[in-house]
Amino acid sequence: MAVGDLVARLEAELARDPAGGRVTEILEAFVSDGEGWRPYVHWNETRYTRNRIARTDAFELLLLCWGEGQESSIHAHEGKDCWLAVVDGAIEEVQFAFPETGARGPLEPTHSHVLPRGAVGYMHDDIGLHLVRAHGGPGVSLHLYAPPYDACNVYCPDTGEVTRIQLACHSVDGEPV
Ligand code: 2CO
Ligand code: FE2
Repeated sequence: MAVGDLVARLEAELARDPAGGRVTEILEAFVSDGEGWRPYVHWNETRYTRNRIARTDAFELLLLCWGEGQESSIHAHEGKDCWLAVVDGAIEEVQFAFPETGARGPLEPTHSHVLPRGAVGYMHDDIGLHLVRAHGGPGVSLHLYAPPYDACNVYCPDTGEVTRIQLACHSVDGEPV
């Protein structure tokens, strides 16, 4: 499936059903049908890269490239729907509960799992916080955020302290920015 077809299908699905009931099967079909995501791959030696494939008022589709040992902070998602499809390698997701108001202390993982190539995960603030990292070598994952967002809260693993960060893109439409 060409990336343009994927974007058109996601656009149609989120117009039909803002909850994206068929997004998982659309992403699964894309991953099992070729490597249309390859032109969007960019690597950085020090951190995972966020590469924008498409953005509309309804959603943003990004390709994230996780070098070996690279991981995100522990973060929330601004109340948006987030789907994550592994297109190459494997990705580990570790989930955490939001800290209690006023609490200070280390965040304890509530759940973790490894998503192999082809697996599609879903995350929302109603589930909790997460961090995502490469598992067993580099990994590449497709992320769909609906609606898009540009900043999010990150949580200190040792204290639960919240910091706000801006989310930048390393490339847009395949071109580094
Ligand atoms: N939310 C992180 C980001 O957009 C990636 S973890 O998957 O949701 O950078
Ligand atoms: Fe995330």
